[in-house]
Amino acid sequence: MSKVQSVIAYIGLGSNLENPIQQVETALQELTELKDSSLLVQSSLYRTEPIGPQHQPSYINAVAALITVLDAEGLLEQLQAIELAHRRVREGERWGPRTLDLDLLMYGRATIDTPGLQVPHPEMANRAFVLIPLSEIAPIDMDIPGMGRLQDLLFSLSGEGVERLV
Ligand code: 5RU
Ligand code: CA
Ligand code: CA
Repeated sequence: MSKVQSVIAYIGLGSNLENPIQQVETALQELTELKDSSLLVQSSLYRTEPIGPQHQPSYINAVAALITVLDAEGLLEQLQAIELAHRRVREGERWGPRTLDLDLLMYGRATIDTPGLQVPHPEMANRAFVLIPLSEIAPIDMDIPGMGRLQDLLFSLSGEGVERLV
């Protein structure tokens, strides 16, 4: 007998080019149509100051939760296909502006560390533009493998530069 496991995955969305609000709203719609998956819940959209390279437009960020029977690599492939459909071009400086960035933040309680995929996303614990929207939709006491509890991570960061859209 074989059995397909369903897993809850958290996806981070970000855009700061070509109508970022619409990029993120369209991507959320595309996540509802993702094969072998269902969108469980999405956060509000947030306008956030750029972290890393500063000389770029502010971002729109959000987080969504999916339930999926895809494996992590299969899910990543689907996310990259959506990025490509938004004409994301990889050029210019590292961490430069982009039409759409979809990050696989968590895949159940899995820890994955391969050249193409690191889960949980290694920087998520430091990023208010991830943790604040995540805290809207995830259990506040959620344990992020290797990083600690969401509530403790939130407590130790500043929410400066993260504004929820009405
Ligand atoms: C260095 C530090 C590089 C933090 C990066 C986003 C970082 C961003 C985003 C906001 C980047 C990666 N700033 N900067 N939202 N992505 N606000 O999605 F995040 S580049
Ligand atoms: Ca990314
Ligand atoms: Ca990112």
